[in-house]
Amino acid sequence: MDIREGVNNLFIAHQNADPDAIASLYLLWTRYEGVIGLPNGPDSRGKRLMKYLDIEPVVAPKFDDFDLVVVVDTPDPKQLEPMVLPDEGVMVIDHHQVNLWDRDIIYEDRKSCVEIIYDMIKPGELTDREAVAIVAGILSDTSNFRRGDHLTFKILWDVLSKSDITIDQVHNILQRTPSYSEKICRLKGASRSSHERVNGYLIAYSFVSSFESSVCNMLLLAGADVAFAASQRDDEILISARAKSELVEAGFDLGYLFNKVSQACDGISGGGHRGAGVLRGKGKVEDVLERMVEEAKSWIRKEGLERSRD
Ligand SMILES: [Mn+2]
Repeated sequence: MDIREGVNNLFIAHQNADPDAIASLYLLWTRYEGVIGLPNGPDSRGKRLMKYLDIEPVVAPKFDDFDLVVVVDTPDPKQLEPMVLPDEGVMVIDHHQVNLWDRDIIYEDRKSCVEIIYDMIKPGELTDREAVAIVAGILSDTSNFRRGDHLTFKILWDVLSKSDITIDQVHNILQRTPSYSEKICRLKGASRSSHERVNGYLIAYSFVSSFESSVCNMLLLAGADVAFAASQRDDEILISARAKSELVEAGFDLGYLFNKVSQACDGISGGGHRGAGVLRGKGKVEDVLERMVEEAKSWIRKEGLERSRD
C-alpha cells in the first residue's frame, strides 16, 4: 500500500500529540495532500508547533470519508481513542520499539517518527515550515539531541543545509514564555524558599500566591531534588510538588505521598504521578506542607538512599 497524491488521505497520530507526531503529520500533509486528524488536542509543545505551522487538525474525524488512513508515531491503537480504525485501508508508520499493533506496520528503529517519514519522502527542497517541523520533532523525541544517533544527525545536516532556519529558532517556537505574573511568582517563590538536606538530597519548599507547579519546576532547576510550592487563598489551600527523575527511578512516588497525606487529613484530596503531585482542600497550609515535607524526608531515610557530597 502506498500513500498517493490526489486521493482522500487522512493522517492521524496519538492523543496529546507531541512535536514528533505533529511534524510527521505535517510532512505527509504537505507532500501527499489530505486531511490531518487527531483524537484530541495536542500537548503544549505540539500546540505551539501547530500554531507556527498554521494548521488546525480535525478532532476525531470519521473514517468513512477517506480512501487511506495513515497512522503515525502511535505504538498502541488505544492511543487513538475515541477513534477506532477500520480493518482495511490503514497504514501504520511507527518508531517505538515496543508496540501493541496486531496488524502489519511500517516500523524502523529510529529516534523519531519524522525521520522515517523524511527518508520515505527524500525531499529535494524544503519550506521553512517543513524544516522547522522536522527539527522540532527530532528535538522533542531526542530530548534536545541527547538520544540522537548518526541517522538523526544525517537528517539534521540535510534539513539545515536545505533551509535557512536555525535550531535556536525552533527552540524558541517550542519554548513557552511565562507571563509577567508567572515570572513574579517564580521570583517571589525563590526568595521565600527554604530547603532541607536529607542524606544528601535537597528538599525545597516555598509559599506563593499562584503558579505553584511553575515554581516547583524553577526550584528543581535551581538544584532541589524534591520541590513543594504551597498557596492559600482564604481557607483554600493548594500544594504542588515535583521530584527529579533520579529519585523517581529509585522508587520515590509523590502521588503516593500526596494520597497518604490527604487520607490522613480531613477535607483534603490529593494524588498525582511519581514525579508530580498536587493536593487541594481546606486547612492550615503550613501544617499540611510540613507533613508533606516530613513524608518525603522519611521516605528517603527509610529507603536508605544516599547521595555522596559532590
Ligand atoms: Mn515519536
